[in-house]
Amino acid sequence: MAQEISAADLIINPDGSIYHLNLLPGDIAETIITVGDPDRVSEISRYFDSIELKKGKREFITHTGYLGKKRLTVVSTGIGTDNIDIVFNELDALVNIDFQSRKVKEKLSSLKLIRIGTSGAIQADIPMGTILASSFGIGMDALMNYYIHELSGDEHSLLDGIKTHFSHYKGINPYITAADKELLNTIGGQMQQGITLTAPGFYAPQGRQVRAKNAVPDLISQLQSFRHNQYRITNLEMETAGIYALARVLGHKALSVNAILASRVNFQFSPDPQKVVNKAIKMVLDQL
Ligand code: R1P
Repeated sequence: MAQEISAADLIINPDGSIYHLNLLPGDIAETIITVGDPDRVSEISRYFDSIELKKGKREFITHTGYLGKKRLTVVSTGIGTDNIDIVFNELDALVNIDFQSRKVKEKLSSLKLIRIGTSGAIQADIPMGTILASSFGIGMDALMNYYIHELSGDEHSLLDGIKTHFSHYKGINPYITAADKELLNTIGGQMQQGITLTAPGFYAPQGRQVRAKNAVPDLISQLQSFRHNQYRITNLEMETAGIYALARVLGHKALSVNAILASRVNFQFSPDPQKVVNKAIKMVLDQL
């Protein structure tokens, strides 16, 4: 028998909506696009044929509607895997917990979660403007120290390689998760594929040097030179590893699609970032 989940563990607002996302069960579709920037939600939902719902709270804006016959939800997560923790647990609760009884449902639902985000490339052969689907997410943040996360054979081997290469880094416990294979082959099928490293910050954690002194001054070249069998790290951002790992833990399918706006090895940033993001949006919507 499922246990009742306490009011402190799962906070439901007086109107029956989930605490941060402000959504009711039924407000979300089975296929969900996540974006970091709240303004990107309407940049995607403007392609919908009809919009049935617009809700929001804090940085979490949600639109649900139809693209042709397909019901879709777009939700903004804000920046970072700490926000992914909130969004993914709450999306899961909306479909897999009965809010009346506060118990896990007997029949669980599996969501399709597709991130459309921005990112910087760290390999010279991946130019700005590339749309890249992440075959793996490697997390340098601390999120997965708090969850039990099981790895497959491929993931173990790649993680061992990462841990050896970065063994001199202080205070990190990297984690890794592969993309959902079916989403990678379908939505990611027409895209460049690569391995995405998720950083716990934007500046020094991604090797940017502005004014504060970096403890790892050659971070980009260390990331760029990593090789393990056929694997290399291709790009940096701030959510993918958390998305892949929590989707795995909760039994959902996830794919991260990256609009490459910067080339960190050529020290360049896109003159028209919106154009690249729009290309990523169209490539994803065309496959849904
Ligand atoms: C940093 O500027 C933000 O941009 C990237 C990073 O992952 C981080 O969230 O993604 P989004 O454009 O989806 O927010």
